[in-house]
Amino acid sequence: MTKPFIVAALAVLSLFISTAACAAVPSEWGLGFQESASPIMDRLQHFHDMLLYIIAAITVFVMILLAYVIIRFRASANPTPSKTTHNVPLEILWTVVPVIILIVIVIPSLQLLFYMDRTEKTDMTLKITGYQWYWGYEYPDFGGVNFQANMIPEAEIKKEAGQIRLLSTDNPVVIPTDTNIQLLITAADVIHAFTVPAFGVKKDAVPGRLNESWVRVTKPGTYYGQCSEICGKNHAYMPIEFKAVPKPEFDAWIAEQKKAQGIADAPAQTKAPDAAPVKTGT
Ligand SMILES: [Cu+2]
Repeated sequence: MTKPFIVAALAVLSLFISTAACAAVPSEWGLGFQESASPIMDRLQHFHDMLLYIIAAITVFVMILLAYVIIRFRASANPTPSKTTHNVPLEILWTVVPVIILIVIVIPSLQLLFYMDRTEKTDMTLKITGYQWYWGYEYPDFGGVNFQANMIPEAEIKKEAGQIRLLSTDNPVVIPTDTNIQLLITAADVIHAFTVPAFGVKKDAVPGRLNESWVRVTKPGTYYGQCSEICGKNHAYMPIEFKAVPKPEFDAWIAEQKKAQGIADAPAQTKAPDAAPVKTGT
């Protein structure tokens, strides 16, 4: 077998493998997206699929046109070529049709951009800070529970515990499912980028700037991401690991974290006394 043949055969095989092994981790020879775990990623996938149809249709149309021109107007079949240089209806058509296609693309594209930008109803906030070369996480709604997550070095990876080389961290970020989580993303040293493919979130983490995104995880599970902005020599070694769990499990975890970090429970909210009317000087 020749080498190109092997490569082609592997590529075809990978098509089947990638559809079989859909998970929230990169799969070997995987094509396409990781399985979606949030409404943002659902919409991104739909938009991507729509674009794929449009791109395929345009490509097929141009190929047919090219083949027609090559055969119909080749020198032997068409010895005296036409001298026509302008055709007004045709020129209008090939300007208007692409404009219509672009409008068809731009409307859902902008809708999606606004949808991804922020959630109208935030249930909780997670602050994410990029460092050289790890991530810091903070839960401001829960007394400021915070921790840092470092990659587990390759030598310490426990495969039997489901840990994955270059993706597992020592402190996975626990979040509740079916909760609108506002993500506030920043960095403390250089520019990083917070990316979790299954969430459809990719945001620059810029020192001195707070970028916002959001996620609502629909399925419990473990989700992985990586820094996506070259940030220094260990850029490849600052993975992101999320564990999405049902709400009661999250409450238990956060209570445990508060205890471990010595954070007192916030006092029960009491109604603030009505402000006394301000006396103006007489
Ligand atoms: Cu990086």
